[in-house]
Amino acid sequence: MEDVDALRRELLDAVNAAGDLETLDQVRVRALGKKGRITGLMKTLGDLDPEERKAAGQRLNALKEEVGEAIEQRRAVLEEAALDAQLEAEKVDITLPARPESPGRVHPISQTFDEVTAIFAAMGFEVAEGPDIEDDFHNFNALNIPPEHPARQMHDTFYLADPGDGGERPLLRTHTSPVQIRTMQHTTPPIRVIAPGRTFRCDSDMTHTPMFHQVEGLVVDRTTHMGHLKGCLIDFVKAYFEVPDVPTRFRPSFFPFTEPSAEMDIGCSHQGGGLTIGAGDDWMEILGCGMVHPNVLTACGIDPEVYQGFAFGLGMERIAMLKYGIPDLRTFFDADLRWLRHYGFAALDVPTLAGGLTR
Ligand code: 2NM
Repeated sequence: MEDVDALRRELLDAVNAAGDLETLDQVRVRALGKKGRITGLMKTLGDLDPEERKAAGQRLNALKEEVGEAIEQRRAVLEEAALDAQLEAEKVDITLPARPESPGRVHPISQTFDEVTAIFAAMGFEVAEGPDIEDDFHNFNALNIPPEHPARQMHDTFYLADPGDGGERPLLRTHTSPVQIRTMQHTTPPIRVIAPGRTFRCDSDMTHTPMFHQVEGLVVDRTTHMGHLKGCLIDFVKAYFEVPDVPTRFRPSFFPFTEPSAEMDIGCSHQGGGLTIGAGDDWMEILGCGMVHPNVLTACGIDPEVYQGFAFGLGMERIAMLKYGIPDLRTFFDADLRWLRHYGFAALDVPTLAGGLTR
C-alpha cells in the first residue's frame, strides 16, 4: 500500500494551501470523493490478509477523519474571509449626502417630526429624548398616576419579562412624558423642551396601532401660566397647518398630570367630502394640554411654590393624516413602497420656517 504518511502530508498541505472555497472543494473531491485517493486506498483493503487489513483499515479511517476535519476547519476560515471581503466590497457610506435624483422618499412621520421640530425650535424649544423601555416611576408614578389609578388600565401597557431579581418589570413607555420627567429631574428651570418619539400601547384596530408617535412639550419657569400655553399652541397650529388664522378653542378636560387640563380644538370644514383646516364651523380635537400638576413638579425635585409649567401632547400620525390627507392610520406601518412614493417627501425638502415648511 502507498505510503500513508506521505499521502497525509500531501493532502493536509493541499487543504491548507486552498485559497478559496472552490479550490478547497476540489481538494475534498480528490481526497474523499468517489474516485478520491483515500477512497481508492479503502477499496484495496480487500486484497490484504486479515491482520494487515485491520491495521491498514484503522490508519485509513483515522486519515479520512483527520483530512475531513482539516477541510471543515479550512472551510470555516475561507467562509469567514469571503464574508469579510463581501462586507468590505458592499460597504455603503451612509454619511454621503442624498442625491437629488434619488428615488428614495422621506416617510410622512419623519417629515412631520422635522416640521414640528422646526416650529418649536424657532420658539426656543430643545429636543429631548429618552429610552423606549421605561420603569414605573418615570412612566406612571412621577406623573401622578399611582399604582391603582384607572389611567393605568387605559394605557394598555406592554410589560417586559419579570427580571427575576425582585425588581419591578420594565415596560414600553405609553407616552413620551417620561422624557419630560427625566428632563425636570436633571435640569434647573427655565425648561423648554419637546419630546418627539415612539410610544407603545397594547391596542390594535382601525384607528390604533401598538406603536405610534407622539410629540409632547414642556415649559417650566417662575411665572409660566395658561396664557403662555394658549399663545404657544395657537402659534404652533397656525405654523403647522400653514394657515394664518385658524379658529381655536380650549375645552376643559382631565389628565392626572395636569391641573387644569384642556383639549384644544381647531376650526375646520367637512364640506364637499374633503376636510379643510382653518375654515368652516366644525371643530376638531387636535391635542391635550394643561398646567403641570404640583405633584409632578414635586416628584421631579422642582418646588411648585416657586415654579409652574405647562405641558401638551399630540399624536404625530394624527396631525400627519390631517395635513396630508392620509385616510388610513395603518398604512403608515405597511412599508408599502407605492404608498411611500405617493405620500413621501423628497429627501432635500428639508422643512424650515424661513423656506416654508412644505414649499
Ligand atoms: C398630554 C396632555 C397634557 C404632559 C404632561 C407632562 C409632564 F411630564 F410635564 F407632566 N408631559 N406631558 C401632557 C399634558 C401630555 O398629552 C395628551
